[in-house]
Amino acid sequence: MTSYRLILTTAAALLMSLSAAADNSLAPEAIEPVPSAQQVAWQRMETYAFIHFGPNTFTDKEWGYGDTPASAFNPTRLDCEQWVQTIVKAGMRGVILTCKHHDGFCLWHTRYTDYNVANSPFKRDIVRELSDACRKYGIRFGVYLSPWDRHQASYGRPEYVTYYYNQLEELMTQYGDVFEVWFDGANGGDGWYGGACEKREIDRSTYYNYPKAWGIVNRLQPNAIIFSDGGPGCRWVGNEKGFANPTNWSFLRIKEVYPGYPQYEELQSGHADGDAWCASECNTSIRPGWFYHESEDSKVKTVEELTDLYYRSVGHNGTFLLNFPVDREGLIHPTDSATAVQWHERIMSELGQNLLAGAKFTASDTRNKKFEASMMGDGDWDTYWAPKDGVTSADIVIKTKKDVTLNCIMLQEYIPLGQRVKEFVLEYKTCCGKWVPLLVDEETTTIGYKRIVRFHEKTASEWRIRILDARACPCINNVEGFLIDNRD
Ligand code: FUL
Repeated sequence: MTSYRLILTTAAALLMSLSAAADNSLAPEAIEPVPSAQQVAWQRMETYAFIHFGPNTFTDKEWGYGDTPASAFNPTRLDCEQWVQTIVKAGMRGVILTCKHHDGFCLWHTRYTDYNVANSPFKRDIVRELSDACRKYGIRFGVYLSPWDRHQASYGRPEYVTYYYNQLEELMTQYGDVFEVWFDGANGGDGWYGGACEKREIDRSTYYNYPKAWGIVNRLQPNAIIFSDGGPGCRWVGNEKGFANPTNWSFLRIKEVYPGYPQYEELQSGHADGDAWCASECNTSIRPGWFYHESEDSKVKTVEELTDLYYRSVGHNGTFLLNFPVDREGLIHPTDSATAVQWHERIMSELGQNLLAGAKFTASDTRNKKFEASMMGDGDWDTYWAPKDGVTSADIVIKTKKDVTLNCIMLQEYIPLGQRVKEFVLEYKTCCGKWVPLLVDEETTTIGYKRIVRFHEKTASEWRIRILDARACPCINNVEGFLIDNRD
């Protein structure tokens, strides 16, 4: 080949590769892993409630042994509408009920065991009443069905697994739409087991054949999100305190993680190199215990504590699942409901006034007109700013008409195209025109669906977001600024 021809061929190859990689007239291509439409809808719920209720409520226990007689279950004023009204007033968009906890007692009229609410003095099907109340008030309904069952004689043998699938099938077919199914990692150990009263160990990674259970959910409730330590729909966040780490990837190396995963602390940040989308759900109880104990009436989390958790769950790219231990009357205790409602009002007032609304957004690089910087301030979730392909660091400047005082900035990535940002810095411009980093007490790395960064209060009319590194060109659909209560 002559050198002339060689140059031509190389130039043609270069041009071709450039145009394939960078068609900046189009939207950016998604970068794997990406969420399903159901996972996106689920994450946008942001906060939802958990209800722990069962024989433990009446025996003052956290983990029933499986031998409490059904006659002990006797709420006097149970009212699922009261639960749902509280949950709605607390701004939450769904509720997950412990249809069966580890003690094996079922809150619905199952045909697979007598150990259920029909044989208690209360008799009524609570799963029916709660799912009906959810429909009436327009929130979503979810189920917790404990794999571990300390009541069943067959627990530990293959027959129990069939029993478990049958119950799952009942719950997936008889109560309307289910938004989430909770597969608890707590598993195996001592129990009543039909009177055997012994310890039974199972292999957590194989005994339940989870892929089969998940197949049942997928077949019967295709929109439901499957929760477990390792998803596949969403993952446990690796603690029961209700927070995610500031660095929080919505990815997991999915084949490594299963319910009961021993390295669960990794789940607080996810796996940066994970191959599946599996965002975190941050669960905690409004009281120390999951079940109601009168002795904890004075230990309800405060509005301040819950607000802080909101910033460290939803504001750390997770969802927030807050548990209410229903009391012996069958109601959410007045202290718990008042606190939850005040907490919601507090969040609404702190994040109610976006002080960057109407500001001018500019960026150091813009893909094309459709993806310009103003898209970050237009209030439309489906429009976003993006630079050109290959641009993985960029500056966004936000200019307000007048000085504003801020101590909180909210950032959102357009997650249908994947999670991209790896590191960023927030800055403000001083009156002498110098860019200075805002004082943030945690690392500013990932963003994801939502990142709310609190910092020491500053007054300025120019603010800058410096994206230092990203997996591909960043796609940011929302930026807001606030002056919240609990800093400085
Ligand atoms: C744990 C269970 O052992 C607790 O009792 C509670 O249900 C909590 C939400 O999950 O693994």
